[in-house]
Amino acid sequence: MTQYDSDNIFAKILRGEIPAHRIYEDEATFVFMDIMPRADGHMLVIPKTPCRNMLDASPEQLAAVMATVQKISHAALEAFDAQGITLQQFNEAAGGQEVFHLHFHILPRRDGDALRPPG
Ligand code: D5M
Repeated sequence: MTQYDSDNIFAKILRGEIPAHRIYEDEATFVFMDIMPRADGHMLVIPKTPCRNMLDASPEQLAAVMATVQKISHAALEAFDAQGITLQQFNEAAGGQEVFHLHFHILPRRDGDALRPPG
């Protein structure tokens, strides 16, 4: 497994070195808007501690992140007038991961909609 690189963009957001549209945080997790949204209300949930992706996450990191994913998903249904939630999560470049700090995409969905293409 490749090492965690503390120069990744999300580590810089956590350190306050680059800005983010903050939505929520608790002692273990941080939530912010995705800069390239594929749905209205597209958010990212990350652990505050170093973690490359799901493959090297501890049970505690996964539990904390998933608890926040569930909490924010409930809020997103109301806040973004959505009827459903799509979760996405990518691991390593071959799996589609571009930023190497564990993150879950929360994508609020409306009846009959389609996700916008990346970018
Ligand atoms: O894709 C990484 C995701 O992270 C992608 O949806 C864009 C988003 N991104 C990249 N830089 C930023 C900043 N600075 N703020 C907010 N969102 C960002 P993945 O394939 O899941 O690794």
